Amino acid sequence: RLEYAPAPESRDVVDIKPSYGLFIGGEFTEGGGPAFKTVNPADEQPLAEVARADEADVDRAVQAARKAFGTWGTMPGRERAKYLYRIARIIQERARELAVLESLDNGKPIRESRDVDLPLVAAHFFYYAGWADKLRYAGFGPDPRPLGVAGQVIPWNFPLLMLAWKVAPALACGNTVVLKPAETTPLTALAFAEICVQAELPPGVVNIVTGAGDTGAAVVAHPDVNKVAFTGSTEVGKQIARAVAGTGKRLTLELGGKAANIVFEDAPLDQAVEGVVNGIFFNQGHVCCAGSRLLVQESIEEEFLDALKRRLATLRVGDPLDKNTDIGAINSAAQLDKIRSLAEAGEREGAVRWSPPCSLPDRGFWFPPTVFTGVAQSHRIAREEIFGPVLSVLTFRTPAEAVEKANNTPYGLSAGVWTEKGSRILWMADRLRAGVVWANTFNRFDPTSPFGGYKESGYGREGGRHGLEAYLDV
Ligand code: TXE
Repeated sequence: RLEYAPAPESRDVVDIKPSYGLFIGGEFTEGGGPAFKTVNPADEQPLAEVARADEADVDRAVQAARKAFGTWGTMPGRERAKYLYRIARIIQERARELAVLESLDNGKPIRESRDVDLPLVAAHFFYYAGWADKLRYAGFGPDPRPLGVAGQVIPWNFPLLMLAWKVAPALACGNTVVLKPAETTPLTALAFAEICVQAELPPGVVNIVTGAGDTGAAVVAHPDVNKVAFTGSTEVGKQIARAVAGTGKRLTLELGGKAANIVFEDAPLDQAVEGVVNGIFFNQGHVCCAGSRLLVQESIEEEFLDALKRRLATLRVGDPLDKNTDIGAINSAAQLDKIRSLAEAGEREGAVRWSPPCSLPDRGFWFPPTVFTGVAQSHRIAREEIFGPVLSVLTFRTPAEAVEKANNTPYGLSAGVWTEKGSRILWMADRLRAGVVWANTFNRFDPTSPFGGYKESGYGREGGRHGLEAYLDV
């Protein structure tokens, strides 16, 4: 129970227009397809109408990017860096407004968009600005060159952050961009288009084409796109890999996950409980690297689950703009249906479902924090990505068994290890087939760190020096 309730963040800090166009060649233009509405998932009210790019619009965007590449791709790196620094600073200046806009369009708690998403967005632009004039020292040969036009398709879980992960390294390396944001969260990408204008970025260096999967497919298929970068579902990632095969386009994929958060009996209990909660309930569990499987050592199972449930009873679900909210709205009705149906499958297959008492708002898309115990590795909730606030609990006895269970998934994006024993962390990290292994922490991101998957979680790395490789020819 709260002792005080500060006012929610004000919606008035954002000026949402009734309708938005595509951003092509430095200008906002109409789309050829029927416009669509983006809604606030917390109350199901439309926020704005957004243009839909058809194939001809995508072609215009790619041509604009191609034209801009002529000067952007040969501009001295230090000149490109100035634009990236300028963008980073404008993002910082407009951070409050962008955080509110992100929470309205996505449903995530304002505390997360304000304290995690936006600082990381700015940090990515600052970080890659620093690389723009140092590419020859990146270890990819003496004369690395940009690829050309990058077609980038991003999801709805971290709309502006996924844009930053993709746009910042692409521009730093001298590429130009055609970006397709997710259909349920286009607004911060369109705000970013305004920021490009504000930063006086040369027209055509960044183009934003809004629309659904067919718009994304048109970007991927365009013959003048040299590189495709995708973050989203494994299913669409595989379709894109097939579409790109044989075209000579470069491709990086960042797909789904089913990460294990592994808690040993010697782990500091309170810290591990916090880490497990953050691992799966951060951003409503709409996180590709979410710690959706808790592997807890059998000897502490009961004690750990008691502590976990006590902590979950204190989580506040509700208004994303309320600064005390821990869990916001599920991003869309479709995602809510998916979470519900997998949770029902968990019950049907015999796992035990538990949620703390919590009253959910009447309108909007909501799902309570949920824990399944008694989960077997064969259960769907242990194998499939739920992408919601649902934790599946399994147990293990030995480190070897923990490794075997953690790796028993087609995915390999991340894992967490909780133990006081340093040698065990290294032993586990050597054996876990995951792009990131966090030790005594979880869901930590930094622009200097490469991020990406093994197995069906995709290939290529974003972030850090490795992230440059995706945008350079050597
Ligand atoms: O993903 P899609 P959806 C997972 C998560 C979620 C599931 C479905 O499990 O429940 O995917 O989400 C564009 N060619 N992740 O349906 O469809 C689409 O318009 C080109 C994990 O939203 O993959 C959007 O911009 N583009 C994930 C983007 O792809 C296409 C993040 C992602 O949407 C396309 C999101 C096509 N044929 C969902 N079809 C992660 N890795 O973080 C769709 N798109």
